[in-house]
Amino acid sequence: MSTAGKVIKCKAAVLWEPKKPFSIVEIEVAPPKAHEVRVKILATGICGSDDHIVSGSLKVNFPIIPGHEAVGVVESIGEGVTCVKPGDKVIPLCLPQCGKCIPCKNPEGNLCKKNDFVEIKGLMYDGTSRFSYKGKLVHSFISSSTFTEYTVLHEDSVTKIDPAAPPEKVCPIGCAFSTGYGAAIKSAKVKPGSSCAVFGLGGVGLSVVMGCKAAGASRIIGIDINKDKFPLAKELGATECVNPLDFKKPINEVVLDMTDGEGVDYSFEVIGRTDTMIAALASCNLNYGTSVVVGVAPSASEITFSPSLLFTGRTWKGSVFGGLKSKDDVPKLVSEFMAKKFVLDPLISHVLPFDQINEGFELLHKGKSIRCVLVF
Ligand code: CND
Ligand code: ZN
Ligand code: ZN
Repeated sequence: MSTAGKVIKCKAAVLWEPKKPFSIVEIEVAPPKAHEVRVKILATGICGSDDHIVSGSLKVNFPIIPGHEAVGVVESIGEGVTCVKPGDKVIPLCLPQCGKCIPCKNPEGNLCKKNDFVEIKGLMYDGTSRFSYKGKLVHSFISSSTFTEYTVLHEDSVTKIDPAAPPEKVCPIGCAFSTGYGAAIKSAKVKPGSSCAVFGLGGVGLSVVMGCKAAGASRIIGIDINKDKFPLAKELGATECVNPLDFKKPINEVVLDMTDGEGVDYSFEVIGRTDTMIAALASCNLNYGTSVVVGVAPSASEITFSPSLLFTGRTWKGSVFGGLKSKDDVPKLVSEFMAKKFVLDPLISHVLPFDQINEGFELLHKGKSIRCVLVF
C-alpha cells in the first residue's frame, strides 16, 4: 500500500535536551509539501557535529532529530519536484544548493542562502516542521535530520546518486569525506610537493589527510591527542603523526621544529576548539601559509589572537562542506568512489543497528570510532 500523501509513523532518535541520551520513539512524519521530498533513510553516520548537539556546545532548538550524513531512497515527492522521483537513491544535503542565490551562482561560493548552518533554526523554509511527537513539534537539523526512518527534505537539499552505490559505504560522502577532502582540494587548494598539518584525526580530519595526499602533498603531519588514530592516519597518507600530550612546548612550536622553523604550507583545524584553531594558524608559514578552520567551535566561543599572526601574510579561512557545491559535487564523488578513485571503507569503523545509536555515540566519546554507521 502506498504511503504517498499520508502521515508516516516511524522510529526516530529524538534528543530532548543536551547531555542526555537519545530516546528512540515513534514520531509522525508529514507528507512532503510542494518542492519537498520524503526519504526513507537506509544508513546514517555519526558526525562530530551531531555530538556537538549532544554535548550542548552547538546551539540548536530542542527537541531535535540530529543526523546529517546519510543515504536513503525517495519514498514520495511533493508538487513541482523534478530533480528526483520515488525509488531514487539519494544523499541528503546538510548544505543546500538552490542554484539561484548569489553564493550558489558564484563559482567560488557554496554557502547557499537557504542554509540552516549560520543560524540553526531546524525548520523547513515555510517555518514549520514535518516532524512531530504526540502532536508536539520536533525540529530538524541542518536541512537534513537523518536519525529517523523517514525524513523530509527540501529539493535543494537532496541529490540523486548512482543506484548501485552501497548505502553504508558511501554514507561519509554526505558529510565527513566531502567536508575533509574538499577542505584540502577546494578550500586550501593544496599544491603538489607541499607540506600540511592536520589537527584532529576523526572522520573529517582523516578525509583532509586523504585530500592532501590526493593533491600531491609530500609531507602530511597528523596531530591528535589520541594516538590510536595514528595507524589509520598513516595508512591514509599521513607521513608522520604527533601527540601534543607528548610535548612540554605548545604543539605549534613542535610543528615549527619539525619544519626547520618554517611551518607548514597548509594547516587544518578539524577538532572544533578555539585553542587548536590558533595553534593551527601559528603552525603554518608566517608569510605564505594557509590555515583552514573546518572544526565547529562552541556557539558561544570567541577567539583572541595577536594580529601579528596575520600581518606577516598568512591566510586564515573557514570551510563549510569542503567548499563544495553540494548538489553538483556529491553525485560526482559517489561516481568517483564507484570508479575506485578513493576509498571510504577505512573511515567506517563500526556498523550498528539504528536502535544502538547511544552505543554509537559512546564509541565516539571513548575515542574508539572513526565513523559509526547506523543501519535501519
Ligand atoms: P571526531 O570527534 O571524530 O574527531 C575529532 C578528533 O579530534 C578526535 O580524534 C580527537 O581525539 C581529536 N582531538 C580532540 N581534542 C584534541 C586536541 N586538543 N588536540 C588534538 N586533537 C584533538 O569528529 P569529526 O571528525 O566527525 O569532526 C571534526 C570536527 O569537524 C567537528 O568539530 C565537527 O563539528 C566538524 C565538522 C565541520 C563540518 C564543516 O562543514 N565545516 C562538517 N562536519 C563536521
Ligand atoms: Zn543557493
Ligand atoms: Zn558532519
